[in-house]
Amino acid sequence: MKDATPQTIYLADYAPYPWVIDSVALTFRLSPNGTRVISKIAFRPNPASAGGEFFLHGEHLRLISAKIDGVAVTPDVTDKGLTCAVPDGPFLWEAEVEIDPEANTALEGLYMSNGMYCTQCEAEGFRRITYYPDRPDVMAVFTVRVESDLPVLLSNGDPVAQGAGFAEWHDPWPKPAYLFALVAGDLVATSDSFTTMEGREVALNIWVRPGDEGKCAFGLEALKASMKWDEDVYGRAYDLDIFNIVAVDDFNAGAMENKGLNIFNSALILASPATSTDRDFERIEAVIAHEYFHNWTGNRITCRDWFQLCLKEGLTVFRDQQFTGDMRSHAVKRIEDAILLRARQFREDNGPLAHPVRPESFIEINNFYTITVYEKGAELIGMLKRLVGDADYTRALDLYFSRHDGDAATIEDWLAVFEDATGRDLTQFKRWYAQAGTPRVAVTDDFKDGVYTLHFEQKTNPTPGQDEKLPQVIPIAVGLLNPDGSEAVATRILEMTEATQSFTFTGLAARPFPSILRGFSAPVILERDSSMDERAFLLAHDTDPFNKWDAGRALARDVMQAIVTQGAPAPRAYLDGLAAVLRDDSLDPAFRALVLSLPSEDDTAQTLADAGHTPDPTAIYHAHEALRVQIAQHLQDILPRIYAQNQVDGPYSPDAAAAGNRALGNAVLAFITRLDGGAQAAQQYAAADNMTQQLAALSCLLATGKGDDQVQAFYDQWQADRLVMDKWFALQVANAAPEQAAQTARTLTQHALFDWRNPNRFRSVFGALAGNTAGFHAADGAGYDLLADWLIKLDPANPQTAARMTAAFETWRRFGPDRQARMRVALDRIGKTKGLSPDTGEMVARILG
Ligand code: B3K
Ligand code: ZN
Repeated sequence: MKDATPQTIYLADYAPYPWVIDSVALTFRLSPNGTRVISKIAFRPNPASAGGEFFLHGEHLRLISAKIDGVAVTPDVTDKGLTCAVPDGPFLWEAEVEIDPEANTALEGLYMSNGMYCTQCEAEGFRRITYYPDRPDVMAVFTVRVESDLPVLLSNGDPVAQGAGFAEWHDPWPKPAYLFALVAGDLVATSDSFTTMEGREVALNIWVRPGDEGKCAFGLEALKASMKWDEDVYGRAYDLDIFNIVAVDDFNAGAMENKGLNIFNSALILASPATSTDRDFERIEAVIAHEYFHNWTGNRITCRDWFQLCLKEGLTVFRDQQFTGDMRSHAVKRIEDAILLRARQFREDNGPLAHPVRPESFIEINNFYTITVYEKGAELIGMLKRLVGDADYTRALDLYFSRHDGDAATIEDWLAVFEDATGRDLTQFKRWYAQAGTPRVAVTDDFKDGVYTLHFEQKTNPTPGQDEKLPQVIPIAVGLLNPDGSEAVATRILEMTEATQSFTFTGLAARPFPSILRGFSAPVILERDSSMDERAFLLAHDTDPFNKWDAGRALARDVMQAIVTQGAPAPRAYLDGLAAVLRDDSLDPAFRALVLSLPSEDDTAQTLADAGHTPDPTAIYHAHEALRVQIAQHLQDILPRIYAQNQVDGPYSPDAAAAGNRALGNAVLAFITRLDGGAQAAQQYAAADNMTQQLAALSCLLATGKGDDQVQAFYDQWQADRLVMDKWFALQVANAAPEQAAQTARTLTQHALFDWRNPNRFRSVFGALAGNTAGFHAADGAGYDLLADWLIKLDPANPQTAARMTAAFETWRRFGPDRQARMRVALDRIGKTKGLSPDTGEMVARILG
């Protein structure tokens, strides 16, 4: 527990720290229960500050001694930090503290994972290591000495000395404490090197536990590709002689961009064909890129305060999206990103946890590492780029890097760079950072005498603390198609700035079909009462891949809604549209797989809620299954051929083309399973020589109530591999029938391999339960109760992960009174738990509203 009365922090209260730090020297004497940390920090008054008391953050520390300029002092110590009288001018602060890494189950600060020491300091974990101004605008040059008998001792920067039982590291780049890292353990490296465009020879290492060396090759290739890409596309070169990555099993987040010493959740770095799916490979490649790209967008230019988190995260996500597009397929990546944004960010924006991309207050900053800050933050960068154009975007970024290198910057700094580089006034654009909620853009059209007009109206619903919304700048990419499918007007960006606005197109021979919001040009909900015919037309003819896919998605949404509310079967136009796409060999298989995928059950619940219905998750589950069966029957003549065509021969390769074939083959297999009772899936399972094929087959079987033997076989094969076992846990819960999901999850928590303190394993069961919409929302409330029980159990050990997972309840107001009441009870029970962390307390309070 951090504090009995958690404090709210406000952006408006920002003030610079009264001192600057010239240097930091840390010595770590590692010991599992009594690590000593000795710090020497050179402070001097900050000329940009009006002064203030000398305060250093510090939590869970035992102060052994403190000195100022060599003289012992006795600071005032609380559970948050210390204050002390200090000289007027510069001074040297020295302190020795003791910490207990082994008891640190929160996985913030210095902790132990399988006998190795590692750190996680973002956002505010450094204060669990020593007394320090733990805020991102305090940047300093660190020298670190690690003393331990363990063979590998790592920290940030370049190695400067090492000998029996110690190693010293020096990081020449001033950095905030959140980028500090230390690792010590019995580790082995897989190594390579990269020569930068500036001629620097950089040693690259991926450090893992012995036994995992065989899973590093892909990560190294991805790292080199990222380094090259950042040079080619952004002109950014790496700036140290060594780049280390370490894999850690116990990790709250995905990975961390510590300067020169990235630390990764092992799930996001270890890769092999036998144990990782195509999705894992793509994700690993993207996360390696993301953390590497932070070296410039995050580390060289960091955030002034945590309200500016999107400055580094939104931009870095945008950069990793561009990278993945370049490495694989832009069209497919854009669709994947839009699916994620709509499923999770729109949902967040639409509920009690809605907050602006740049929040204005928080209790626990870790609760704001959200899909809104990250993914909507990235969308804002994409919109800026669309508005100013590619050339001006590049000029603005060059200016950003040259003007702010070494700074702790703000969103104002970021926007000023764009204004200065392009001459544009971005005052209105800035609302995107301040207003929460997803704008809804309603469109109507008319056509007369060759003039076609689109009328737009934008509106954003109230969100917590924000009743009134002002119009935002929305770049709407539009193209027009002739009735014969040819292009009448090529894509152009309409810049919407008013609440209502119309745009005309002249010289048209016939009423065109509009293709609106091409490429998903803004993170908005497009509302257009279009006919099934118009959607089917766009699915067949749109030249914009995103809108072609989205037309199919919109059709599926309508169809699903009609099935749930009227029991209506899917219309022929929709089924024929799907068949035409599936048959079209000129289309990328990965794209076709996406067209075949249905909206999630959670999406359907939201669609129904938007249309004024009370969604019943059980009915939605059955409607989805009914539609799958209907599609399978309609496509049955072509399914075997498409399946066969997309089997990839030869040794497994994770490249985009092969992965696309497997994605389509497995999308088709899901339909075949509805027709053949699982025979083909069982055959695929038995023949599979890679995890993609094995897992896809197993999931088809489980989704149709089969696969008991394969679940056992999978366990027998993989029980020694913890990452594969995470999949084994997750798959069973994710595919459990609605009335069985909670029981399946409960049974799995009793399994010998269920280690609830390991965040990956906890998430494999409870993330999967929360993601099984019908199962989590089962009418008897068993899903809610089980999750609440386990969040209450997890919270004292690991508040950060417990808090994040309470978001499973964020949609509670969407459902009928019975489910609402049951969710309320569960939330109240969590909220009233004695000693509940401020992290989870903040989340529960916000969700209940
Ligand atoms: N910056 C880290 C996230 C840290 C999470 C702290 N709760 C990873 C990333 O976004 O790259
Ligand atoms: Zn990041």
